[in-house]
Amino acid sequence: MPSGDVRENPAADTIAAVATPPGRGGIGVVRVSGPRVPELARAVLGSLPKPRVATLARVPGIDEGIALYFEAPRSYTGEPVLEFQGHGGPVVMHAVLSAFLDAGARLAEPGEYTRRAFLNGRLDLAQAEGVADLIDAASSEAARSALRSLEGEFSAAVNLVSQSLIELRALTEAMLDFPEEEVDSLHRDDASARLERARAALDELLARSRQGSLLREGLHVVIAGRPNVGKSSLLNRLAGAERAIVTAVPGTTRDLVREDIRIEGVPLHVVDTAGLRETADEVERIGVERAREEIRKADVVLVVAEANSPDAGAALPDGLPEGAVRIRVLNKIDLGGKPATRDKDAVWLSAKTGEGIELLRQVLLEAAGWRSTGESVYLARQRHLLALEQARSHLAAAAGQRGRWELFAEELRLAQQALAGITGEFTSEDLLGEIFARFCIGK
Ligand SMILES: Nc1nc2c(ncn2[C@@H]2O[C@H](COP(=O)(O)OP(=O)(O)OP(=O)(O)O)[C@@H](O)[C@H]2O)c(=O)[nH]1
Ligand SMILES: [Mg+2]
Repeated sequence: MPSGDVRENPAADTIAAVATPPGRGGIGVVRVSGPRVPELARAVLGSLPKPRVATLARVPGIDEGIALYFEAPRSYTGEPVLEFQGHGGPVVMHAVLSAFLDAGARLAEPGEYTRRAFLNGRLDLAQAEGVADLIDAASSEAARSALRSLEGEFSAAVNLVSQSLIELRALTEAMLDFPEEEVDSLHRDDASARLERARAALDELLARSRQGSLLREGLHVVIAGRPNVGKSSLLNRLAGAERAIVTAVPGTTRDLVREDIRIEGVPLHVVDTAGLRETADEVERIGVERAREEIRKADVVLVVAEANSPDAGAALPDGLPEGAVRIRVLNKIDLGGKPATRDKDAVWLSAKTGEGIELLRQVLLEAAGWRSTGESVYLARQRHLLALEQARSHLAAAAGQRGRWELFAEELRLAQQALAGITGEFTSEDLLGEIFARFCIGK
């Protein structure tokens, strides 16, 4: 193990927790992990079940259920693990847990089982994060991506790039010992080709990771425009339900109306706002103020106008945030004129009939950067994206150092180090604390 590695001997104590969610259920599971598991099993259940054999067991006076024993290292944590499946009521589960605590176990902290799995080398860090992401997945697409991380596909892709950098470093450093011209020019060609391949692989990895991070974070979409153009109708249409009040009276919406929707599994946080205009009405004025604030925070602004009004061709309103994608929506095409269509300037649709809504959905996905190609994406976290971007800029810097081989090798080393942080080869105690604290107890 390299120095600076935090995978030292894990804590020698034995931990216990209820692994199933609180509340009533058909079964509930208490999980115990640590070196004292055999002893605790004998104390609480009267005997230690045979490894990997479902065994009827009793916690005297409390519950009867199935016990499962996993010997180290072939267990989730890599330590001896006992799972007791009992009746899933909160009182029963609490009593079973207490029996193990009384016998000498300590209550597990959030994520402590998975943390031990990591420390014992059962999972790398990206896989451990995949565990939490799979549990938290809010859509089947997100779940599939999380599973890919958990199964190590993301780590393998990261390691592949890392490996190619290690090879290139080794070649470069070997070459430094033979500084003749000829060797140098041979190396130059080979190094260029190898570096370009690594950069391409990293770009691909980053693209897939950005896609995956969309599945996790979603996009903040704000619907804005003058009063009565059909903003609330559009929100209702996208949500597929009557969420916001719609009337023919301009100035109907005053407060923000938020609705979370999904398009192809990509979560969109859509906000309907008060129509933008100068007004003497105090309530509406506050609404307009809130609308402007919300627009400033948007990733995507849908600027709605009526298709048949002079506003349709007007300039976009001021105050749209710099980085946000602006999409002009021309509504009410059912009143005559245009068919549902999209061109480079706008999407033409009818919130009333639903015509053109599908086009808008596609435009939204494109604005989000979603490519529905069916290729696998990685449910990357912000931490992963940062590391990948860091690695990428070091490789770009390396490309500018060809010929100055010491500097070239140093950039490769930095890129490789950034990648190593993803799988947790070099991680600080603080980072681990931060990652595992967000897990649930019992996982
Ligand atoms: N014909 C037609 N009418 C529509 C369409 N969309 C909305 N409307 C009507 O336009 C009026 C205003 O709709 P809303 O959705 O309340 O408009 P809004 O932009 O939210 O209005 P404010 O909240 O007042 O800013 C209502 O009478 C809707 O029925 C459409 O596509 N076609
Ligand atoms: Mg409205």
